[in-house]
Order: sequence, then structure tokens, then C-alpha cells
Amino acid sequence: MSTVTPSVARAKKSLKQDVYDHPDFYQIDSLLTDEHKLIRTSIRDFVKKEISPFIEDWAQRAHFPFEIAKKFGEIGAFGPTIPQEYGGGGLDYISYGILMQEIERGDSGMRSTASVQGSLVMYPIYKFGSEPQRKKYLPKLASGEWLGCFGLTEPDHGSNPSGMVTHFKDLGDHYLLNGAKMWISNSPKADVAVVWAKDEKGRIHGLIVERGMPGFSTPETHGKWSLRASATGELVFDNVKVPKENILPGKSGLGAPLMCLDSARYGIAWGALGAAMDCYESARRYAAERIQFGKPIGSFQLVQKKLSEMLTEITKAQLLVWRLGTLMNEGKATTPQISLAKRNNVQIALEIAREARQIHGGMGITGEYSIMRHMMNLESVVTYEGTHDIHLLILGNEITGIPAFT
Ligand code: TGC
Ligand code: FAD
Repeated sequence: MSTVTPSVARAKKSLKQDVYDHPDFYQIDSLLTDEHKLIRTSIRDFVKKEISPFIEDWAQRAHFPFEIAKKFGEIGAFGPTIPQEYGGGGLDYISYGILMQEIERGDSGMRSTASVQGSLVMYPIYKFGSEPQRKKYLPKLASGEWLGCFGLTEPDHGSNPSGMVTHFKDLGDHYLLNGAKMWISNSPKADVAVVWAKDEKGRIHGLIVERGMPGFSTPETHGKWSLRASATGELVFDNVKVPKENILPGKSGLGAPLMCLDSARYGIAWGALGAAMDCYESARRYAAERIQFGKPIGSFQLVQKKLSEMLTEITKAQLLVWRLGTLMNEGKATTPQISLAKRNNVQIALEIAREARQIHGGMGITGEYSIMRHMMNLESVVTYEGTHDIHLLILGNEITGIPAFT
């Protein structure tokens, strides 16, 4: 005999089937093109088929499904804004946002893999790389044949990457790289790492380091309670000889990695909203099906308040990313505008996950629902790519003209 009540059983069934559809209270879909909607349909179908049925098991086992990289490559999730001649999608920034939103609706760790590959590995190679570098790396990264990672953060330099100590010396026919990076998404499985390091004058440059170069290792970080289906690790450089043709020639200085972060943070603003919408939709369905005191819990005012506030914040966040996307397409979006959207949307996603967890009662802490996984994932998302407070300070600097970082 089943130990669950009929209403809980119905709610469980609806999750297994992944019946997700997005809320669109302000008819924001009418601002999208047919191509945008087609992209959304195909990536949503992909997530329902390739991620939803397995993600709970991957997260519980802290397993990164390496094979997902090739599948992401096949559907064009890697480097959607990179020109097609290099294997990218040649799409606009709204399309990129939609891709990130639908993938993170499935899981933030899966979106991490896609944003790192596209915005933090392919983007710098495309933007700052030489033509031979673009031709060598971009098509293989776009197809998912190679997986990449981005090494900026160090054990003693997180929010303040300008203090990094990883460095390289010019030894005539090669560079000699030493140092370590920490908290690097994809690192344990990456074939290629875009690494930010200082030259002998203290100027920051990007170097492409390949797996197999002697002295280069990528130990995995274990014991995470967040982003469990994403592989995180270190990058250790012990006298690594990096060929001279592997330096990114197009831009040096901290501005180069910060430009990459602009692109990735933009994708996160869309992505976190995807996680929020998944939590909201799950809570809305559960509230209609779960009976307490002889009525659906959705009939109680306090539950309606939670759902109404969730929908309000989701609608505001949808308008924010749509407008930011149009500014990105026009090349007009600024770093503080991106900070505002990343900070706001991750924060509202965390709050919505917590409220949705309450609506699910005890069931909300189980893996039967995606809520708790989203909530724990979002604790990383609110920290990486610039913490919640660093984005606040970027805005404070914009408003006052006075940097308050130090
Ligand atoms: P600051 O003095 O403000 O700037 C240094 C130089 O950079 C220029 N710059 C930019 N250039 C282009 N685009 C931007 N967005 C730029 N922002 C700044 C700036 O003009 C200056 O140029 P120059 O020529 O004068 O030297 O730099 P600061 O050292 O004071 O730092 C500012 C601060 C704190 C905002 C910045 O360091 C920061 O954003 N810190 C947060 C670090 C961070 O976000 N790390 C992310 C690591 S990667 C990651 O988390 C990936 S997770 C991936 C996943 O799994 O999804
Ligand atoms: P710290 O910088 O030590 O900050 C600790 C606290 O101090 C925060 O609350 C912060 O807001 C606060 N703080 C710091 N400075 C100030 C200030 N000036 N004023 C007010 N408050 C301040 N990095 C990469 O390079 N590549 C990756 O792929 C990558 N992936 C990641 C994946 C995961 C799962 C995680 C958790 C992190 C990842 N990171 C990656 C690192 C991430 O970008 C850093 O964790 C983040 O930038 C914060 O650095 P930190 O952890 O050292 O925290």
C-alpha cells in the first residue's frame, strides 16, 4: 500500500513527467521573435528529455555527466553568439539568454557548464585570440568535443582578482607558468583552460593551457552541497611550459577577464530566472493539488500571498532581462546594468526557492521536487561571477563615482 496521500502522489507524478511551462503574466512572449520561440521550444524539449529525468540522481551522487557536453554541442548551447564560421550559433543575445534560462530551469550546474564554455572560454578566444587560435579551438569547443574552463579566482584572491599571484616568465621560446587557481567550474574534465596570469611586469594576460602539458594538474573539489552535478576543481601550474602561440594577443589587463564576465553574468541573469520560474510553477501546481483542512492549500490567503509575490518578482525580472538583452544586441549594455540584473535575478530566485520550499511543506526538502536542489545551487550562483555585495558596490560606484572596494 502506498504511504503517500493521493494529493502528494499526484504532485509527484507531475514532476516526473516534467510538465513545466513558463509563466508569462505580462505577455512578454509577444516581444520575442518566432526564432526566439523556436529556440526556446527546442531547448526546453532537450532539457525535459536529457536533463530532467536524470538530474536528481546526478546531483545526489555528485556526478558530472561528462557526456552532456557533446549533447550541448549538438543543440548549439555552446557559444550561441559566436559567428557560425567558428562553429558558434551566430545568434543574438536574447537567444543566448533564452538558452541559459531553459538550461538553468533544469539545473544551475548544467547552465554553469554551458556559460563557462561559451562566455568564459570561447568568448575570450574569439575576442582576444589570434586567427590560428580561433580556428584551432573554437569549432571543437562549440561541438563539445573539447570542454573548457576559465581560471581567474585564486585561493587568496576571489573578489579581488587584480591581486592574483599566478605568473609567467618569458624564457625565449616559451612561457614558464607557476601558480594555482581555485573554484574552477569544469576543471577536472577540461581539455583546455583559459588562464589569467601576470607577466614579469605584473600585467595580466590570458594563456591557453592544454591538458597533458607537463606540470599542469586539475584536482577536483569534493564535498560541495551546491552545484553537485557540476565538476569544480583547482588548476595547479608547476613550471608549466606554455608555447608562445598560446597567449591571447588581443587584450591584456584585468579588463580582459572582466569583459568575459560581463557576458557570463548577463547569461546568469536569465538563467537564475529559469530556476525561479521552475520553483514557482512547481509551487503553483502543488498548491492546487495538496489538500489540508479539507481544501487545496492554494485556497489559503498566506499561500496566495507567497504565489502572488513570486509572480510579481518573476514578471519584473523577465522585463529586466528582456530589456538588457536588447541593449546587449545594440552593443549598449554597461557593466553596472549587467550587475543590477545578475544581482536582482539571483536574489529573487533564492527568495522564490525558499518560499516555494515552504509551500511544498516537508515534501519540499526531498529530491522528489527540484526546489531544494535549485535553492542550494543558487547559493553558488549568488557568489560566483561576482558576489551579491560586489555587484552592489559596482552599482554604488556607478551612482557616486566613488569605488568602495578597498
Ligand atoms: P578596476 O580598477 O575597476 O578595473 C580594472 C581595469 O579593468 C577595466 N574594467 C573593465 N574593462 C572591460 N569590461 C569591464 N566590465 C570592466 N570593468 C573594469 C577598468 O577600466 C580598468 O582598466 P585599466 O585600463 O584602468 O586598468 O578593477 P578592481 O581591481 O578595482 O576590481 C573591480 C571589481 C571588484 C568590480 C572586480 O574585480 C570584480 O568584478 N570582482 C569580482 C570577481 C569575479 O567576478 N570573479 C569571477 C570569477 S569567474 C567565475 O566566477 C565563474 S563561475 C562560472 C560558472 O560556473 O557559471
Ligand atoms: P571572497 O572574495 O573572499 O568574499 C567573501 C565575502 O567577503 C563575500 O561575502 C564578499 O562579498 C565579501 N567581500 C569581499 N570583498 C569585499 C568588499 N570589498 N566589500 C564588501 N564585501 C566584500 N572562479 C573562476 O575563476 N572560474 C570558475 O569557473 C569559477 N567557478 C566557481 C564555481 C563555484 C561552485 C564557486 C562557488 C565559485 C566559482 N568561482 C570561479 C569563484 C568565484 O568567482 C568566487 O568564489 C567569487 O568571486 C568570490 O570569491 P571568494 O569565494 O574568494 O570570496
